[in-house]
Amino acid sequence: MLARFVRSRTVRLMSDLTLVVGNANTSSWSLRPWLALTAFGVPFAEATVNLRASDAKAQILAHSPSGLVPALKTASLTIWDSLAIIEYVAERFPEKAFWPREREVRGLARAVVSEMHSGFRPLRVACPMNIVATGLAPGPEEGVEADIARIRESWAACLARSGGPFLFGAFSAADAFYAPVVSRFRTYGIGLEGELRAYAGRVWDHPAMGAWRARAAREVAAAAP
Ligand SMILES: N[C@@H](CCC(=O)N[C@@H](CS)C(=O)NCC(=O)O)C(=O)O
Repeated sequence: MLARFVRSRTVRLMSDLTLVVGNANTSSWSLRPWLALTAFGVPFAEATVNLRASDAKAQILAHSPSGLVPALKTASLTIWDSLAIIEYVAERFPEKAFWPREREVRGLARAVVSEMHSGFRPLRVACPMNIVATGLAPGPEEGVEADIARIRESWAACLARSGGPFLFGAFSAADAFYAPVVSRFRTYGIGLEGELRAYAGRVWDHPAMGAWRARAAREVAAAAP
């Protein structure tokens, strides 16, 4: 307990950044920047809002004008929205390759991330992220199969081009953006084969993802009756 307090105090003293996130088990948009910042060793403090609390909206609005998490608080302002947060830290820590270094490849990575950020709604609605769960059935939303096919196609093209181990070679913002999809595929038994299966396994087993998964498990255990 004391060690945890000292650690969070130390992080706070080292950094002006606070990432506001929702529940680890279900908040897919929170996972994305948390994973990227953690994987790249950006120092930040955290604030968590339980999105199931009756006053969740008021709690979020105390941090973020959009009323949504994630939000990144800096010394002078708040940046809401997962993709804007990634762009901010990528600019602020240029020595860390959140995006591929080569411009053409970076353009491709941004397209892949934007497609996730603005799309795949049927998959997101039918298969809400639930990190600890397995064996769930997708909801009846139309278009889920098309989303799954497109994600498989996109991952396959990226991996064929980069040679792996991640979508653009080294772990990048793109992998952080698709990490919730990796979790959904697992929870809803959506099959992957060959390189795609290996890729999903690498994301699932990434140390930063392991830390978020452990947090999700603790959170679910603490909420159990
Ligand atoms: N486009 C936003 C989406 C954020 C979002 O939908 N966040 C959800 C949690 S995963 C939220 O804050 N929900 C709370 C609410 O709707 O009241 C982003 O990329 O950050």
